[in-house]
Amino acid sequence: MDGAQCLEAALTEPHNRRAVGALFERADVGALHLDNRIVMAPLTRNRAGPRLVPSQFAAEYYSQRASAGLIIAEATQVSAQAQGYSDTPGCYSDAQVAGWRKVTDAVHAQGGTIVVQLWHTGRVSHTSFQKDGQAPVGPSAIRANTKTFIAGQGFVEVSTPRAAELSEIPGIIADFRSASGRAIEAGFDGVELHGAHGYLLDAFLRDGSNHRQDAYGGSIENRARLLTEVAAACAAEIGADRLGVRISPVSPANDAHDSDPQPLFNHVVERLDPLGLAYIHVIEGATGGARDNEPFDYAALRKRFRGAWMVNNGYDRAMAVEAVESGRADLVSFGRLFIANPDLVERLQTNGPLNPLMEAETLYGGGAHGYTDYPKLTQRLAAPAGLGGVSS
Ligand code: 8OZ
Repeated sequence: MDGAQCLEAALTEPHNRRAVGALFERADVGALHLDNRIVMAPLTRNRAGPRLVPSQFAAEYYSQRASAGLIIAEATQVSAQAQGYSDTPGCYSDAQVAGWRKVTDAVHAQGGTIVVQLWHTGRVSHTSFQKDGQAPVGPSAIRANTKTFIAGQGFVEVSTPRAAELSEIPGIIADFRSASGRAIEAGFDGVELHGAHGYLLDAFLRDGSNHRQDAYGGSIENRARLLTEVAAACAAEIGADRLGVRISPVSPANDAHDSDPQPLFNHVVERLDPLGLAYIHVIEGATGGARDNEPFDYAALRKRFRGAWMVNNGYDRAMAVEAVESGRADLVSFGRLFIANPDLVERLQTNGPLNPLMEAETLYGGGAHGYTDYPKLTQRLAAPAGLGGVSS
């Protein structure tokens, strides 16, 4: 069978790997056994310590949230070159693996399941993060109209990237593969590839950022090649049933744009499906904003994929219940709600009150405040007067 015939055969098999049931019911997602379908989305918090080791507070932060069916730990570099922001952690050195081990042990001790999101920021980076102050690497030498955060300087325009040499691409794929292996060594239950938000894998997908004329640019098939090859390499390393991919088909985050996203992402999902991934995680609409910024047929993607389907972006309790009960999604991820509510699952189950977010300055960078000091419902009831300010 050639590739197209394999895909056709695969697509006509019964959808026996798809999870079914309601939001609070358990689900088997590839090799991951989840207690419920509520997922903590990956959240950049810029608190890594020296050598980009996860912060001393990270084990407590994540274990507080272990009742999530699945935690997706924050975007984490696959290499030093992959960094684009201050104080985001890595998963390529022994010290980083040892730091993550404390996190995964703490989450597992609470009965949780945790994967890590692996990224290469690509053109969403700055010379100050790169060896010898070089330009960051992207598909083409086209600057993204977006900013990064540099500690001590605040928000700064990203640098103009240089186009990755064709000869560098195997090394980038190898970095993803090796970081996914190190993630398993660190005790993670799996890995999510960051294929969204204009970072390297997404930037290769889109004709707004990819003007290459080699095998990784031009046609949709060529632009999808890097993501597919990275996913195949990571699947070979850790098992496809422990691997997920996040995409954001119409999000303009970080200046991501494509002239025709529907056929592009239909093709991306068609190429990912035969790998047998655990899940695809889709940001619907504009990240953190309008869900209907551009017409897009998400059902067309889902019908091309037999693994679990995870949705994100602005979901509240009613929307999440509807999405899972209707069968439109298997899993729903929550970002900001999980920052403010470590026991979000219990609060959604009981339709309890939700904490608001603390000061915006606590989102990115800092220490325990705004990170590990959001109260749980039980703490809230018993809370001394000083904690009252954060409950709604
Ligand atoms: C907010 C700030 C910095 C990075 C993403 C990893 O957009 C991020 C991110 C979010 O996916």
